[in-house]
Order: sequence, then structure tokens, then C-alpha cells
Amino acid sequence: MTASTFRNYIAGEWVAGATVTVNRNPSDVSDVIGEYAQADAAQAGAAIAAAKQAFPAWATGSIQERANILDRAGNEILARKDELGRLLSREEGKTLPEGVGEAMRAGNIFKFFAGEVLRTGGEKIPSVRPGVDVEVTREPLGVIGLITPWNFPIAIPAWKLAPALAYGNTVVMKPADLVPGCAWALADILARAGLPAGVFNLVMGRGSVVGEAMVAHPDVAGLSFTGSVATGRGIAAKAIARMAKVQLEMGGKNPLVVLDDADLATAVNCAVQGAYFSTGQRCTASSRLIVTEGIHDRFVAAVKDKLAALKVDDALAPGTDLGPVVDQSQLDTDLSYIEVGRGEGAKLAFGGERLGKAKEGYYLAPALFTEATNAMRIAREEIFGPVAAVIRAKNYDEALAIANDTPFGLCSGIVTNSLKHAAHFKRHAEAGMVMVNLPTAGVDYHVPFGGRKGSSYGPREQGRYAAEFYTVVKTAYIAP
Ligand code: UN1
Repeated sequence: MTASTFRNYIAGEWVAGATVTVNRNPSDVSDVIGEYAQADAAQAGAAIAAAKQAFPAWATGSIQERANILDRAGNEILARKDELGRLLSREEGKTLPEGVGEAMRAGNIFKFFAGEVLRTGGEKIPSVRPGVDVEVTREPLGVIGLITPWNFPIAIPAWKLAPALAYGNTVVMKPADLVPGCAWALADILARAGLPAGVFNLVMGRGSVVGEAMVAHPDVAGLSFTGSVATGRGIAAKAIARMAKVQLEMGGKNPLVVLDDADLATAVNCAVQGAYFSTGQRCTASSRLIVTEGIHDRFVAAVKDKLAALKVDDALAPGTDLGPVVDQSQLDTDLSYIEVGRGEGAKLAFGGERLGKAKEGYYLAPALFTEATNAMRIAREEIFGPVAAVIRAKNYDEALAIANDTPFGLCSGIVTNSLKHAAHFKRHAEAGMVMVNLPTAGVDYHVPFGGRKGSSYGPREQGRYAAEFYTVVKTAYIAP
């Protein structure tokens, strides 16, 4: 192991893992960001034990201290947004402005929950029995296991960690194997922000080893996971079997409905931003563009023009609009779905080919299918790449029906100037989030986030609603 190896953080100490993994830049595979520790199951167990030991004092300690620590962490993230954004873009491949924006989001999330620490009260309710008082309060759960994805390497760790700590839990966090750099930077910031030893533990390593150990361990009271549907289902089955609390954010196959009366520029902007930015690697990405007949051809032509003008290149290079796909395996998935779409009879109207650049990376031209149907696999399965399919609809009613005909339900968007259709869609879209004249991807950090059907399971994340998962309610009856 070399001196540049980034270690795990357990019980307030930086500790070497059982092995290491090499973190590479997807824009330039010869660029090594560093070697990062990989824990084994025993090390995951040590982190859980440390979190368990730290819990009682943290849960009942000074809320001023808790607020101060979260605020300090938020301030440092914001002060270092350019550097952290660069690290993020270098390890994940979203563009530098996107990386910096995400770092700011993470900093703001810590600042928001620093405030929430001081605002978490309860209710006092009169009892039906004279002379008795009832109090309803929230208490922390205990040790929380966080399993975070590669596509938001700093914002998603922040939006799980900040509420977990704010409400008095202790944490073991396992970041995605592909992006340990931002999680390590976050751990380093928290370690210096004054957290007592064991309150926060970073355990980098494989999902099948560290993740499994967290899911199975009886001392982990709650698990919050963002990632694939298959992994999420497996986690839920095991967590529920031992009656642990579980929160899952999984896939999307988000529709963007474009009606005849839409402003064309808004529609094109929503489609291109929602489907392709961050290389389409967002669970909120619009992958189904459901377009009514009267605007269909103009919309397709304008989207193609816009895609032709996008610069796909090194995520860190100035002027890049789309960075690379995150790794070879995701690139293979994207390319295989492009073949599937062709085989199913959709027309590849733009892009879809691997691009050669000065540096070796996983570059893919954004792909637009037209003449797709909602029954095709490219319209039903989450691809998680810069690939979208245009589906024709006769009218608003048919567009809504197609939008809702999906196993997922994260975010549904509509572009229209009709108040009537916008209001109807807002009410009848079967999704956790609805966007009117806005891209489906790109959400605020202080309001609830989550979906319905196959997209999510358990309470919402973010904002004050995060308390639903990270606390447990107690009802106390008091007689004098
Ligand atoms: C956003 O679109 O701003 O993994 C956030 C994801 C989501 C976050 C999307 N949990 O893509």
C-alpha cells in the first residue's frame, strides 16, 4: 500500500483496508485519482460496533454542538466548492460546472440540517382521560447504514448523512466503489468538524462485502440506499426479514410530456437538459419524451439541432456540455440498449456511437430514438445513460396514459401553456415529483425527494420530511 492510499475512518481513526481499489478518471483512464481502502466484513463490523458505542452520548448530547458541527462541515464544503467539484468531475465524469454545483448542493444540505437540529420539537396533546397529558416526540433510530450511489458522489452522501446526524443517529457509510474520492473528502471534513469518535464511520469497499455486512447486522437499525432496483430489492428483503427500517431510492423511467401548445424552446431545453445532462446518469433523467402530433416533427428537428451543437468531451475541459459515461460496464450497457432499440424497430435519429477523443475515456454521442412505442424495452427499462426515446401521442389524454404506463414513478414532467392540462397532470401523474415547464432532473435540496411504484420504498428523503426515516416517534402519557 502506498502513502497516497486513502483509508477508512472508523472509531475516529484512519485505518487501512484489507485491500485497495484504484480510482480512475472516466474522461482519461490513464489519470489515477488515488488508491482507496477496501474493507472486509470484519472491518464493517468494527465500524458498526463503533457507531453503536457512540450512539447514546450523541443521541442525548448538546444539540448546539450537533448544529455547530453540521454548520462547520457545510461551510467548509461551500468554501472548497471549486476543488471538491473538480474532484467530483474527475472521478465521476459530470462536467465541472455540474460538479461545482453539486458540491454547493452538499454544502447547503449540511447548513439546512444544522438549522433543523434546533427546530425538531414535538407535540403536546390533551388526553381523553382528564388530568393526563400526551406528548409526541421524535427520537433517533440508532446506528444507520448508508449505501450511496456513484452518480451523485457528494450530494447523495450529504443528503443521507446530514439528516442522520442532525436527528441524533450514528452512521456507517459505504460509498459506491466507483467514486470513493468525494466520500473520503466528506469524511475528512466531518473528522475535522468536531464529531465525537464513532459517530460517523466511512467504510469503503464492495457492496457484496461491506453492504451485505451492514444489511445483515442486527445492530444496524436503519438502512438508506440509493442505487439499482435489483440491489434495492435484495436489501429490502433482508432488512425487512430482521425488521430493520429501510429507505430505498432506485430507478426511474421518467416521462416528459410535450403538448402542441408548448413553447418549443422550453420543450427542447427541458428535454435536452433532462435527458442528457450529467450524461443522462440521473434517476430523474427524462428517458421517455412523449410528444403530441402537432408539435412532434418540429420538436424532433429542434432536439436534433441542439444535440448536434453539444460538445461531448473531457469533463474538466472548459466548454464541455456532456462528459463521459462513468465506466466501461455502463458504456457497454448503454451501447447494448442502443442495439436493442434498433432491433425493436425504433429509429435512431441521432448519435449513439462511441466517440474517440484525444484521451482514452468512455465517450458516447447522445442518442435519440424516434418512432418508439411505450412497449419497447428502451421505453420500459432504465438505461442510465444519454439515451432517450420519443413516443408519439394523439392528444393529452393519451400522453398522460403513456406517461403513467411504467413500472417506475419518480418524476413526471409536462411542457405546456395550458393551465388546465398542467393542473390535471400535476394531480394525475403517478409520480413522487411533478415538473411543469421544467426538466424532470435537477431538484431543490430542502424539499421532499422520492417516488412511487418501483422507484422508491419507504419515507421520503430531504427537507423536513427526512425526519420520517431518521427518527422514530414516541408517545408519552403523563399523569401528575
Ligand atoms: C436531481 O435530479 O437533481 O440518483 C437529483 C439520482 C437521484 C438524484 C437526482 N437520487 O439520480
